[in-house]
Amino acid sequence: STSGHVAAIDLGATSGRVMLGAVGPNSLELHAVGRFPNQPVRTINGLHWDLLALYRGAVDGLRAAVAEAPDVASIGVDSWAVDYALLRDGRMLGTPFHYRDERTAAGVEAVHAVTPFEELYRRNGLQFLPFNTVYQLAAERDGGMLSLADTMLLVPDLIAYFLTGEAVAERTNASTTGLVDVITHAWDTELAERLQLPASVLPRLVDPGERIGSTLGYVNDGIGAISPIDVVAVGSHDTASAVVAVPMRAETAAYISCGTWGLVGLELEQPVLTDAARQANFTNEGGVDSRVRFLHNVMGLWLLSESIREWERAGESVELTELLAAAASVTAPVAVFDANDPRFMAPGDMPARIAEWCREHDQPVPSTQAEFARSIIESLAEAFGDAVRTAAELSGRTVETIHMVGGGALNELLCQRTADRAGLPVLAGPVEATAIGNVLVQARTQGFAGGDLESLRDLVATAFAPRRYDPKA
Ligand code: LFR
Repeated sequence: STSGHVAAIDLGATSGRVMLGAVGPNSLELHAVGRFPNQPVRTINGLHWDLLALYRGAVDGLRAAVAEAPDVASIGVDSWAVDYALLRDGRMLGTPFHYRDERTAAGVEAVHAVTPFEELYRRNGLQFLPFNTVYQLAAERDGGMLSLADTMLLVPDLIAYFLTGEAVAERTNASTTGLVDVITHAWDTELAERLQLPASVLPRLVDPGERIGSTLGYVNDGIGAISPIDVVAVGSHDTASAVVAVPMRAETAAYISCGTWGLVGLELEQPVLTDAARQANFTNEGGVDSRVRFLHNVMGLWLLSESIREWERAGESVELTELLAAAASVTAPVAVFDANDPRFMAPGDMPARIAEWCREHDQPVPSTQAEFARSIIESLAEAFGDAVRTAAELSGRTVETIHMVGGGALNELLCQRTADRAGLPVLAGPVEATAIGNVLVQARTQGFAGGDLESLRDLVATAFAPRRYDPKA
């Protein structure tokens, strides 16, 4: 069979990138052709994503992709989950909110008053996260915005809509809204109606691998394409794409997709909807090829990046490589705090909140940047190990290895301490798992690479051999 090029637009919480992938039956390569910052904006009514800046970054990247590979066969888009734009007649109603905006508390109360969490979990299989779309929509409803909208589009679907004019909801990301039935994978319109959310705003669901449409004329002009390019649905939830690219044997491995968040769990064939899973706050998100992403959200490198932002705001200089080296040389015992504590969710002074947690729990309060960084890494490693153990217990699986993908795979101390605290080997990489998963699903649709997720993962394991960290006694 043939080989060819595809382009992946991958939007993360701190930056976006466009990657050009070259895939053949036995080859997989990719590199960034565009990178742009993602800078949320706080305005009078809360914290927002600058979606138009992200779209511009994506278009600039696509132009670079087309210039380098005029034969690029398709484009796929992924981003973080849950957030959305409301539209009327193709026009965005206001600026989309950031999931870390604190307006959702009222939505949580409103939803649970009508449908208790136990019942929600039975229907949608999702862990409780205060920003799940269903809670955000309930807040919109009470603010009157929802009745103006004719369509709701999740972030990657919005970008695909700008590119193609086709309004769809890709299923893996739709599964994070709380409005998709965990068993049938269809919109739970009965739940929507009960919550007085208009089911009419929910677009047609599509699966990863399906063609969404092709680029519109104004897009072709903007990206320098001579003819329209297909836009293909991928695992548009970034975590779904990342899991595609974990070079694992899913029966015996756990994964940690570690960027802003640490998503820790297993890939299963069937959801786990037990009381124990609900109480442990484990989620059953929709994966590519109808696999289940049974996982728990751990706070992730957000704890570190938000600390660094705070130090920089205070005029201290921070260099990440030096900071991590200093963290590795800390010999004094540091606090292991609860990385899952909701107080760490909102933007703001992270070191102060960590210090406060430590004082409340009679733990040593970190005093230097290096001690804070070490305490964060130890606390993440502990939470990761815990989540792996819990995932195994809840699913009845035996976990033999942990795969760490995403930016966290570059953090040697984090990988080693996760291995130590979990008592299991950690296989680190690839760092760009999300973009790789995006590329692979498109490549399969184009016939450049074949088969099931296992064969796609074989390609990843060969092209990006993971680095192994054995637990130290
Ligand atoms: C990771 C991620 C998580 C989701 C969080 C919020 O980037 O997509 O999977 O829970 O962001 O959308």
